[in-house]
Amino acid sequence: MKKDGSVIEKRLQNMKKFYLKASDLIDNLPDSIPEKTRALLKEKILGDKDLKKLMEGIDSHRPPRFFLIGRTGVGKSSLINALCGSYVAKVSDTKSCTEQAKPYYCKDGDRILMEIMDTRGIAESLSVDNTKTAEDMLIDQINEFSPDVAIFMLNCTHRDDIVEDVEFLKKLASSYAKINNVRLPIVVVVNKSDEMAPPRFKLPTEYPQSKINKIQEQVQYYKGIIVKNGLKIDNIIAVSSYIDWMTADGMSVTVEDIDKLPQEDIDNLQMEFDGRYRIEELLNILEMAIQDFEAQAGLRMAARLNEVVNRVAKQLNTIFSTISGTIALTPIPVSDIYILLLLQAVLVSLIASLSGRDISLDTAKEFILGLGGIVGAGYTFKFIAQQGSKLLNALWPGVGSFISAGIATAGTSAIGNSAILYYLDEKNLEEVKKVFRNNQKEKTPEKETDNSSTTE
Ligand SMILES: Nc1nc2c(ncn2[C@@H]2O[C@H](COP(=O)(O)OP(=O)(O)OP(=O)(O)O)[C@@H](O)[C@H]2O)c(=O)[nH]1
Ligand SMILES: [Mg+2]
Repeated sequence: MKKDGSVIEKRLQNMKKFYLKASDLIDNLPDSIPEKTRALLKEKILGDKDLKKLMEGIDSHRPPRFFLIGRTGVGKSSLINALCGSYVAKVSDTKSCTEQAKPYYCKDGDRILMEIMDTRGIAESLSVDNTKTAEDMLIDQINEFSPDVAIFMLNCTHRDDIVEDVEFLKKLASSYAKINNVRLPIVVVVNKSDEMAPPRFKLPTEYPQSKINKIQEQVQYYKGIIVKNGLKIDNIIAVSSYIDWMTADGMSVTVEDIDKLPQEDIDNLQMEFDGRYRIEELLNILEMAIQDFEAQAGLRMAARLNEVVNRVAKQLNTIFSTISGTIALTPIPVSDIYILLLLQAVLVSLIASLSGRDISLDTAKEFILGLGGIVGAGYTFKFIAQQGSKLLNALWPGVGSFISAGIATAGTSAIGNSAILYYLDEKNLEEVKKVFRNNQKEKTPEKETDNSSTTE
């Protein structure tokens, strides 16, 4: 896990470096490429706001801060582990584990994944000193911590009295809004869905409909109380944080036993059974609720590091496909159509750099031409410029000398997908070509062209 984390971070950095180099790369293209083509490419790639934001997110991220409120044993610590997919927060089976509302870091090795502050719910946490001042002090503490989201955790199988906590959250939200001039996002998480009858179905894919219905009823029940009491929330979702853990050498451990393990074993705990239910959806909800861009990126880096690369690749693909469409909308001479090919070469190179490889624009170009069945190294950009529409015809049959925005967008997207399959999913080239050809058949809009020359 730790290793994966740092490798992936490196790969993302790699891609960013390539992006930063893009301007030089374009400047160093052969002289046969006209100045205005270079300028257009630069403007499209470096001036794209979404792309810039994506690149900025690579290193401007910070751990998201969560304030959790929920009774002892509702699964606050387990939820953090479920979100991170690793054992980072101490879970307790017997006694109350989280002693006070004190912020702490959840770490994976040296990496800080999240900052958490939790409290056992107002009724429990103030039971020792149930005074107005104690409540106000807690609110001050939370405001100082300045959470990105407050997560209100409830139990799917109990019908606890939650009114006091709802009132507390209302008070907290109002003081937070006064101090920060923004609303405090609140997400309600109804945990332990797996325990809803019949509890023997622990694997979410095997939950019978009757269980899912009961879970939903519980959500509606809680939602009713929350709405009735006037607390504004962003979302409410039922989840299960249920995970069984084992050591790296395959020994099952209960949550009670984990404490007794040496730290190294704890750091290397693996999932033995993954009973997580709708945690992915919860991540989406949290991502939407977080207002701060850096914290949003931080959540992704914490919880979805393995996914981040694929996500980034898909985002790159969408951005470049859109850019291709806008290029096609700009009236450009036929011989300039190969600008699309250059743009796609940059896209392929970026995707390749995400896989940890450094490939030149030439290699990327060969990859693209290879998809269209144009083989043989050594096609110069000049040659492509001269043969522009003919080559494009091989990539997107029926294009002729005219490229519509639809074809350009779909074509770039098909090439991006092929690069993802080849460089990131490590499929072999033959397989990739097959997918590319099928994709082409489906996506090439028939009405876009009037000179429908040969398809296969
Ligand atoms: N079946 C099931 N058990 C859960 C789930 N989430 C947590 N648990 C169990 O509930 C117990 C308490 O979980 P914790 O995560 O320690 O709860 P907590 O809210 O952090 O508790 P405190 O720190 O004491 O406030 C542990 O035995 C967990 O394994 C879940 O979704 N399903
Ligand atoms: Mg806890």
